[in-house]
Amino acid sequence: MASIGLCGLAVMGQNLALNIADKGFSISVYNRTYAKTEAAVARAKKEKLDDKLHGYENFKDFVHSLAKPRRVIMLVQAGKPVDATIEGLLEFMEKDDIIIDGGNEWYENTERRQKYVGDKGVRYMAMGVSGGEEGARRGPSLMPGGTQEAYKYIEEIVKKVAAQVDDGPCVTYIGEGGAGNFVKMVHNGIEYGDMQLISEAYDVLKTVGGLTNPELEQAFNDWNKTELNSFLIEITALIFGKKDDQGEGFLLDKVLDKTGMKGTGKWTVQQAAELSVAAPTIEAALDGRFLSGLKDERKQAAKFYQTKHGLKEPEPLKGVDKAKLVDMVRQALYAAKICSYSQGMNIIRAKSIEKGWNINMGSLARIWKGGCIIRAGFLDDIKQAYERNLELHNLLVDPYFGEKVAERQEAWREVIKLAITAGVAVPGLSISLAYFDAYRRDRLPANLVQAQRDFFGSHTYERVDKPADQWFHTVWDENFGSADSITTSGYKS
Ligand SMILES: *[C@@H]1O[C@H](CO)[C@@H](O)[C@H](O)[C@H]1NC(C)=O
Ligand SMILES: CC(=O)N[C@H]1CO[C@H](CO)[C@@H](O)[C@@H]1O
Repeated sequence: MASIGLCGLAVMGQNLALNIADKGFSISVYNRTYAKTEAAVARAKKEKLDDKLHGYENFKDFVHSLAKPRRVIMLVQAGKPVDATIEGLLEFMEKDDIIIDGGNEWYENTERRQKYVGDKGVRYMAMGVSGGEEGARRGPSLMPGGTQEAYKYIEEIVKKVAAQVDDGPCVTYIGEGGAGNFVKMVHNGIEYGDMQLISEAYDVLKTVGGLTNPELEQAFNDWNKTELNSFLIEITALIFGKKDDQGEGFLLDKVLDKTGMKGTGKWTVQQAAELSVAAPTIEAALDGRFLSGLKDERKQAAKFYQTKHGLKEPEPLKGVDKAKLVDMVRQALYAAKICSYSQGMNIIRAKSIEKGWNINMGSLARIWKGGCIIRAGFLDDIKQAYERNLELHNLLVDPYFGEKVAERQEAWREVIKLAITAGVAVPGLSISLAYFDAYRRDRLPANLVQAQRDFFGSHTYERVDKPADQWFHTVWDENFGSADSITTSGYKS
C-alpha cells in the first residue's frame, strides 16, 4: 500500500510527486489524461524512483492503492477542476481519509469543500505550496491549513518533503479552515511587492544611472551578499547576464514589457481593503501590472507627449556616480521591502484575528526562509522581530528594523528624488516611503478630512483636547448649516 497519493500531474504535481518518492515515501499518482501519468512514471524511472512511484489509470485503482487513512494531495487548477477531482475521489474514499488541496485556491472555496466532504466523514485540508518547479522537486515551502487533527497524519511526510533550513523544515501547521490558502495568497502578494520594487530599482539604475546589463548583474550579485540576500535578487542577477539566443545583445532587452498574472495578487489587495489594512506597496505592484498591460496605449501616449509637447523618454541624468547610486538604491530597496512585508504580515494578522486562526507570525517568517519565491536572508530577522514581540503591530517599530530604516531613509528619499527628476515612475519605492512617513507621524492632515465630513454630512468629530469617544458637531458656516444651532456636542455610541 502506498503512503500517499497525488492527483494532477502538471509541472508542479509531477515535481512534488518525485520529491515525495525521493524522500522515501511510496506514492501513487493519477491524472485524468493517462499520458500524463505515464510521463510521470517514465520520469520516475529515469530518476531511479520507480520502486516508489506508481501510476494508476482510474480513481478506483488509485484510491484503493493507498494505505488508510488515505492521504491524497491534489495539484489541479483552482475552481471547477478541484470540485471534479473531489467527486472522483469521494466515490471510493472512506471515513477519516484526507484530501489535501495544494493549489492556489480561494480560501472560502476550501471552507465550503471542508463542510461538503466533512459531511461524508472525509477530512479536507488546503496547503499552500511555493517554490515553483525547482522548489516542488527539491523542497518547497509548505503552508498547510485545516483541522490540526488531520495535520498529524501528514506531518511526517510534509516535514521531510519541505525545504530544510538551519532552524528546521519549511512547514508548520498554519490554522483551521482555509488558513493555508490565505497565507499562500498573501505570500504571493508579498512576492508581487518584491518584484515591483526590484523592477523599480532596475529602472532607476538603468534609466537614471545608465548602468549596462553587465553592471546590473555585478550590482545584484554584490547585493546578494548584503541585507538584500534573497532568491529574487539572485535570479535577477542571472537574468541580467543572459545573452539573447535568437540575436544580438541581452535577452532581457528583448522581453516585452507586459506582465501577466493569475489572481492571487489581486485577491491580496481585495482582502487588504476588506480588512481595512493599508497595503499600498502591494497595491502599487498590482497597479504596475495593470499599467504594464496597456502597452498600446502607453506607446501612443509616449508619442503624443513627445511630438506634441516635447516630453522625451527618460534618459540618464548627467554626472551620476554609478557606484554611489547602486549603494543608495540598495538602501531604498531594503527599506521599502520592510514596509511591504509589514503590510503583508498585517493582512494575515488581521485575518487571523477575524477568523480566530491564531497564526504565529514568527513561524510564518521561518517557513518562508527556504523553498519559496520570497525566501530571503532577512526573513530570519522578521522571525526574530515577532519572537521579541508576538503582538508586534508593524515591523517598522521593531527595534532592529526601526534602526535599519532610520539609517536608510536619507538614501531612500534621494533615490526617489532622482527618479522623479528624470521622469521615472517608482510607485512602489515612493508609496512605501509615504507609508513610512505617514505611519511614523503623530499628527496627520486627517483632522481636515474629518472637519469636511462634519461640514457636509454632520458626521461629527472628536477633539484633541477632550476624552476619546466624545463626539462633536459644528455648523461650520451658517449659510450651509441650520440657522439656529451654532455648536452642538454630545455622545455617540
Ligand atoms: C546568493 O546568496 C545565496 C545565499 O547566501 C547563495 O547560496 C547563492 O549562491 C548566491 N548567489 C550568487 C549568484 O552569488
Ligand atoms: C486530476 C487531473 O486530471 N489533473 C490534470 C491532468 O493533466 C491535465 C493536462 O496537464 C490537466 O489539465 C489536469 O488538470
